[in-house]
Amino acid sequence: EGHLHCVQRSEGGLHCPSASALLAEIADIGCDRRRGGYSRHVFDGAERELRGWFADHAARLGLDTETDRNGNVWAWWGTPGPGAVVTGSHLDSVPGGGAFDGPLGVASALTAVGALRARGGTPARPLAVVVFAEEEGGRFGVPCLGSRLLTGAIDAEAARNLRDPEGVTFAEAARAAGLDPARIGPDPEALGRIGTFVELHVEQGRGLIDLGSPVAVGSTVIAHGRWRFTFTGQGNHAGATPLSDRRDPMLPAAATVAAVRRLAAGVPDARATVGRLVPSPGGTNVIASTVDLWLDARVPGGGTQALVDDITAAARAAAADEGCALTVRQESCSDTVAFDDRLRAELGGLLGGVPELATGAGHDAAILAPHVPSAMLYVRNPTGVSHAPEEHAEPADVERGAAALTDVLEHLCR
Ligand code: HGY
Ligand code: MN
Ligand code: MN
Ligand code: MN
Repeated sequence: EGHLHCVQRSEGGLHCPSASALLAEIADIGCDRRRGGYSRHVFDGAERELRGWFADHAARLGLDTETDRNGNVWAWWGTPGPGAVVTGSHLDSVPGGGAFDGPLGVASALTAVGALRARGGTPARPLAVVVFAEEEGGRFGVPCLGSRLLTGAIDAEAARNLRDPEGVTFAEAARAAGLDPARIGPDPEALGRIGTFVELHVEQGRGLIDLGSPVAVGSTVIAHGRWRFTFTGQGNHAGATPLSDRRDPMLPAAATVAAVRRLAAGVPDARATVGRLVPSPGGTNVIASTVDLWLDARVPGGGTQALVDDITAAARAAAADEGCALTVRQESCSDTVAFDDRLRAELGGLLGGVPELATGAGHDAAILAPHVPSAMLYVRNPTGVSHAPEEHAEPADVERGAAALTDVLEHLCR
């Protein structure tokens, strides 16, 4: 389409990698041999390797890279300053996640900067590529942790004390990654520099397949939240304990999983999921003493809390039937977000009238949207599957997305 198709040129020439080539470079980092897919969590080995990969390409593109107080990485073209055009996404994954959720946005941003440099000239505004930390919440349980900290959408002390499954706090992990835990928290200076934020992301669903378009502009992100249900009974011996003597927390947990689907099915377009359920101590011949269950609930139009209240009532009834205790704690929440109208129309027009797409998936752009004009671009995923190894984007669509982002950045940097 007349866009500059970048090839891998370096050795003193222009560094202009294609997004597909960039993704191929990291294809082996954080492979989850047991589950398939990728497991890349904030500050773990794979994610640190990806940070190094990003910094290397940023340097070859002539960008100056810095890691902020919360572990987000910023690569600047020009002096960091107000009115900056910022693009980027994340490099962490869900457990067993796909290759594109996050990295596609980062790779496309690097490709777009390379293409802009190849077109010559210097942006009239500071331009940055950002990699947000812990977007999936795969280690510390809160999604978009890095962008929530940046914007003050999470209490700094609560964030410092978040624990991963091994009991390591975010503060300890941040210190081990070279950050000062005391500085974790809102970053008004970094936030204040952002004039416009644009995130490119692989589509997580089938919209673009049905629309027959390789690229779309994001319209809304539905509200979503996470709740932790802890059922407590009495641990005991699987063989020596008659059924009548049991207080087995696995029973109310199982009833709650069934109630989630039954109750959500009665709410239009609701999505409610139990993807993580952890009995403790977890022995085959041991009646569990506790069971932790995490609920991810998302209801378009504001009905999320009502659905969670119904699920909680069902869980309490099931716990009482089995003589178990129950605590329920909300671990994260996000309101429905509509991206900036003017920006949506501007980008849609710039890209030749590509369709708009609402999504049930959360993104850092949705955390930034209440603070700065934000937009999203989606790239077609022919499987429609995400958060699983089947997640995919065809190379031709990957390059179409990167070319669209290049045009958007060139337009915004004028
Ligand atoms: O969970 C989400 O919606 C996103 O993929 N983090
Ligand atoms: Mn995701
Ligand atoms: Mn994502
Ligand atoms: Mn024994």
